[in-house]
Amino acid sequence: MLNKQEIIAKAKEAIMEFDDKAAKNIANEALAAGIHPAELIEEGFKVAMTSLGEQFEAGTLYLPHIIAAVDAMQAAIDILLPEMEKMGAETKSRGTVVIGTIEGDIHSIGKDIVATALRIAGYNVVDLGSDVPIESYVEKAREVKADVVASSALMTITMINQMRIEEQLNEAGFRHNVKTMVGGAPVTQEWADRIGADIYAENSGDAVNKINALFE
Ligand code: B12
Repeated sequence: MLNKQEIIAKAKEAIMEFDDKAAKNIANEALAAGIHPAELIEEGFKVAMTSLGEQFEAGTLYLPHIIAAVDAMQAAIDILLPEMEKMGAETKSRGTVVIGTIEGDIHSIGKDIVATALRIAGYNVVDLGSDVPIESYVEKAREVKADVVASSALMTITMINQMRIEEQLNEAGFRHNVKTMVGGAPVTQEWADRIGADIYAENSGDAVNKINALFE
């Protein structure tokens, strides 16, 4: 049986080689070895995806490569996320989080991971999907009496729409009813401070810790 470091190395390799069969196998092997799915995703798959993203930016890889890598990562995630959900099935709801990828942005993988991590931590998560119009966050937050409105932005040009959430919540007179959380690869604490978001989190574990702190 492979040890943890070997499993994580194989997870990276599966993505770098666009191999969905290998990605599925290593997801199953990690579960059998008792590795937490979030750990395999963060340390294995996400690291490989980030590296491919850099090669894409440098022009040494093209969009079809990224799509093939996404297929491989998705194949593993389809195995891992349901397992993560089962781990949290027993906990009762600690609060409601409305989450979505911001208007103009279709990147969904990171947002799905954060949504699942929050679910297993005991939150009721309403996932609006990707490319979510700003007004939908506000309407849904009101409808479900959300405690937190969370948005994901993966592109510098879509980050600005996270500011529009702040503006529209204010305009609707609803801003004081909720906390806002922002995340995504280009998003930083500095950006959160600049737009007036309450929480910035770097990854799924950080998001859970910071929301837990809010509810304590
Ligand atoms: C996969 C990918 C795609 C896939 C997306 C598939 C899908 N269903 O999501 C496809 C191929 C479709 C795609 C399309 C495009 N992409 Co793209 N893509 C990526 C890539 C390689 C990886 C993203 C990813 O899934 N990472 C893995 C996950 C696990 O990590 P993550 O998303 O960062 O999420 C983590 C954290 O950020 C955080 N987080 C994420 N969301 C949230 C939300 C909250 C509330 C919190 C607290 C935390 C949090 O927690 C997550 C878990 O740790 C990135 C490169 C990169 N470095 O990010 C480029 C990248 C984001 N894409 C990019 C671009 C330009 C595009 C396209 C415009 C390409 C094109 N010319 O068509 C289109 C976008 C069209 C659109 N309107 O949205 C650029 C953006 C550049 C920029 N700075 O603005 C990047 C950075 C690539 C690059 N280096 O050039 N892409």
